[in-house]
Amino acid sequence: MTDSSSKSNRFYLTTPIYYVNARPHLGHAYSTIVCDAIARRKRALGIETWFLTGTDEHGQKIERSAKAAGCTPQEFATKVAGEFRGLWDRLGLTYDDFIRTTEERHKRGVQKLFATLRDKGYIYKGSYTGQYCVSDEAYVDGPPGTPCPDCGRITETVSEENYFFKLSAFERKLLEFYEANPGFMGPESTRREVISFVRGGLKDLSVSRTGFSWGIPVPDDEKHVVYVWLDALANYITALGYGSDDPKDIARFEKFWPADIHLIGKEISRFHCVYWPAFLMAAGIATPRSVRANGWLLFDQGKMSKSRGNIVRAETVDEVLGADALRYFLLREIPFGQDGNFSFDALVQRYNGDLANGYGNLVSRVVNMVHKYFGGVVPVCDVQYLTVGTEKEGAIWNRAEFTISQFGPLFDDLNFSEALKSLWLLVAQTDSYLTAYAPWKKPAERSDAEHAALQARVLATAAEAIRVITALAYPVVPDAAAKVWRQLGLGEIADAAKRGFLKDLAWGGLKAGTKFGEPAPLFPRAEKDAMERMQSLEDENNRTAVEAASDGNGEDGGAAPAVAQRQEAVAAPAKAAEPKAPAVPAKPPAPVAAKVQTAPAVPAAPAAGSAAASAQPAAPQAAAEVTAAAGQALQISIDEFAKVELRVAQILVAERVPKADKLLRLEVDLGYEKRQILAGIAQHYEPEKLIGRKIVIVANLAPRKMRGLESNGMLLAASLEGGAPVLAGFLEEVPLGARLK
Ligand code: ME8
Repeated sequence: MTDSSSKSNRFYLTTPIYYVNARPHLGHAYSTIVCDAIARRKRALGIETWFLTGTDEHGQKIERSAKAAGCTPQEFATKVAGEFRGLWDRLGLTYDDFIRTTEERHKRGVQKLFATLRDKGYIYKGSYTGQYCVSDEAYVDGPPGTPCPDCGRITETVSEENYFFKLSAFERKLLEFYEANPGFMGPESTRREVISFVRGGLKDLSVSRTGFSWGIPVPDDEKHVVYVWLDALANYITALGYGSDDPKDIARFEKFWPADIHLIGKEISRFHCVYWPAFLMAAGIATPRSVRANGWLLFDQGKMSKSRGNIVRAETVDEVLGADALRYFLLREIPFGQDGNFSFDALVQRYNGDLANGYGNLVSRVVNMVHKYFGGVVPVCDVQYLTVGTEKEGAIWNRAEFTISQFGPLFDDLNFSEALKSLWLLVAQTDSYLTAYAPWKKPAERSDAEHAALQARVLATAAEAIRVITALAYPVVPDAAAKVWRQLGLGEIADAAKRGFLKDLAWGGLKAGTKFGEPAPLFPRAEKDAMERMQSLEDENNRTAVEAASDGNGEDGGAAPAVAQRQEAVAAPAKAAEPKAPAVPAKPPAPVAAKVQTAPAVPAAPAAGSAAASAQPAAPQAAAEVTAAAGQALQISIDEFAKVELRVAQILVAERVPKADKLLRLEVDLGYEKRQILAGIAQHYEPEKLIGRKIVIVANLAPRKMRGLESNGMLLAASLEGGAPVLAGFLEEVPLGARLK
């Protein structure tokens, strides 16, 4: 199935298409930047390259996010898709096409694929009753209440008449396919995981939904919409022209399909390595040549993701250090395929060490000296000396040739980190070479003529090394490379790339007599304030997003917070200890200033005399004391408060947790998603009476397990004397998911 013949001089690579339920963050930028670097190198090798990215705009998750934001799904999708595209343009990413799954060309292709699968007998009608994770748009095995194995959110029970794809028929075929194509998926951990998933047995897959309408209608049965993953995966072919009758589209599809690399995040390997090849095999379309999974970018110990609220925006890094710094950091710091930490500190260290003090400083020294000693013209230098040379020039020449031979295979194997490491050894060696010869210093015993010859040799050698370094580094740091190319008097590197200049990169390309351009700074050293500036840009963005959300027009209106809400700053939950049986007042006491606790999911019984609010009925003095005590509490800034995401939720299900007499298991609806929360209120509230009640929850609390069940958030209640909770609520009508501030 994999077509590995012909087509060797063309290359097709894709990013995942991103959901439009949240703005882009560094995690999305990571995958897209990796693809951009690959695409740039392929083009510069003279390979005709097609780089596709885009947005995934259908499905229940987007429909709910749009509802929470108070607009139509189409308006919502258009706004966020524009933000993705805008960011890629800002970062200078060279995608050839940006597909939106709401485009007509995509709809047409998906319907053709669906009809083909049905005509070939791989789709049949049935009914599905089971669990569904709306966040991952994935079917999950297990009884009601099962958390999603991928994201941990509580799944919803759906019961629908659906179309099914005969995935079970592909179990053996897929295993044979993996066996015959060992390079199909990587890294090794992904390969093992996928194979063991398939070996575990494949069940037929529901490929349509009926409970909502935001999707592509199933041909000839419009009450169904195509399952969003079948819809989304098809983008890789519909963007090329599958489904179109236009000869230009047909030709593009024939030229570029099958894809050389689908680059994805590791969490969506199953969709790309199991479902996608099975759909294609069933439809009689060639399977992609490879799927490569990047690891996760972690921030504050967790996967950077909108729902965890621990994101950083690429714009921030671009603004303070530039896009090249971000690209270099991501590719150099994180071995591709592994998870990697992002921190402003590590970013600034890499930037200063490798870019400002390393490459940038080397270029500036050499370009300035060529201007100073040779009027900005590459000096004539004994060719023999350069190619055969004395020990030191020979070493640079050898090192450069060796680097050229090593960098390509490492990079093409997606081992960017090692490739850059080897390239930066050449930077360091050229730097030490300059320092060893010190062409700026003329010892008394050296004649003027000898000194000039030495300067010529050393500077010509160093400048040539810079040319090689720059050519290889171009896919990773394209803006800096463009500046250096001009300074070396070589014109526009983008034009050189179009001519495939990397194809025959070899030592000796910088000719004597070449007129250098003006020196220009590349990577100004980042001072201490760089980190603070990045952090404050994130904080500022965070605050404006919160304000916009509370005005009802922000993307946060149910979709998600857009910016860094560092988890350690979120109010910590009280210990998950079961409360000691408190003395429960028969009725809630007269209203007094009770402290609103942000930790009553399982309230800890306040110790006698503790600072927890103890509301004494009919005791104005006590009320005054409580207020005063609250006033003395540690003050926090508005930014800190903004990190706590309080939202309106409605209780859908409430039930006791077996063998835990204080715990209730709640399923709550936030409008844009449903979740499970465990709350230690069983002794104070009858579960049945809670159904339908609107409450306030802390929505961005890290999930935690209690009695083997996961709690995703925490409800808010006033804690009365003895720890008795009184749930916070509203007198007026409030929409689900509305944010409190
Ligand atoms: O899954 N670290 O879209 P999505 C590394 N629409 N990569 C990350 C990341 C992180 N912390 N966070 C996001 C979808 N990514 C589907 C895809 S494809 C036919 C449909 C990157 O918006 C990574 O590539 O959830 C991941 O797979 C992708 O963004 C998920 O984007």
